[in-house]
Amino acid sequence: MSLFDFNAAIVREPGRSVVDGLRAGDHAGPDYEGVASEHTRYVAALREAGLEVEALSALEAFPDSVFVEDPALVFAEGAILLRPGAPSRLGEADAIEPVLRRRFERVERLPRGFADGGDVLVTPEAVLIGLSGRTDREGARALAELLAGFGRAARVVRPPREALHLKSACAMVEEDTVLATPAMARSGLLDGLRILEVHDDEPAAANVLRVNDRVLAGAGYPRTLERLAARGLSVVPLPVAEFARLDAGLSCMSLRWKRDVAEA
Ligand code: CIR
Repeated sequence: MSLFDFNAAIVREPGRSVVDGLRAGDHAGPDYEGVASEHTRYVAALREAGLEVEALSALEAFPDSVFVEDPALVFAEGAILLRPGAPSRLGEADAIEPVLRRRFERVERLPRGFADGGDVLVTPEAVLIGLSGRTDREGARALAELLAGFGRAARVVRPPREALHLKSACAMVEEDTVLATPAMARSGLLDGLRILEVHDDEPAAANVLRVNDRVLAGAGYPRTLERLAARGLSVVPLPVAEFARLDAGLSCMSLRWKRDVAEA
């Protein structure tokens, strides 16, 4: 099955509290209207790509809960509730649990340690789990065991210390090709895959999201967009400047999977 074959997604509306979301730098935070507008465009792009999108209500108690891919992972085979590594985000897994139990027959739960979905990259050969400030070795190992139960091989890796999550620095864009920052490209972690580097001046451009036949990508990174288009990829530029103020990109705002149509 293709890595990019999706027909269903879950997103969560941003709450007004999103302005208090975590951010590593001391730059200004986002404004709510800007985030809401970027989110609307993102959801529309998922629908235009052919996905049926369930939009969950905002959770004001969790400012970062719009980033639904951090507390959970989903596959055609089932879902995994994670343990996000930021204390303010740990409760997001419980909050999304009922939704996943409604949508998936099989729901596993990370038993120990910490792991964020943003640190998980599915490649054709294995699922890479990146150690980070959010994902520790205990959580990564426990996640690898759960993935083995899904019949998926996993590999725990230590990415270069440059980004919040593994997928802040790389994303699969073709079955054998990964878009990556220069540091990630040099790290050796992606050996075996064809690597397309983002432009040197656009490190934040690596977090794109391929869904079906198209690549959703940050509109503010024109030179990387050109590189993607030059490979013949159909690129959908989306505004992400407000989300970038929260260290976020495109992959973390949805959970995507290939739903069995018989389930409908
Ligand atoms: C956080 O620091 O947790 C949020 N402000 C951003 C999370 C982005 N998630 C991701 O890249 N997977």
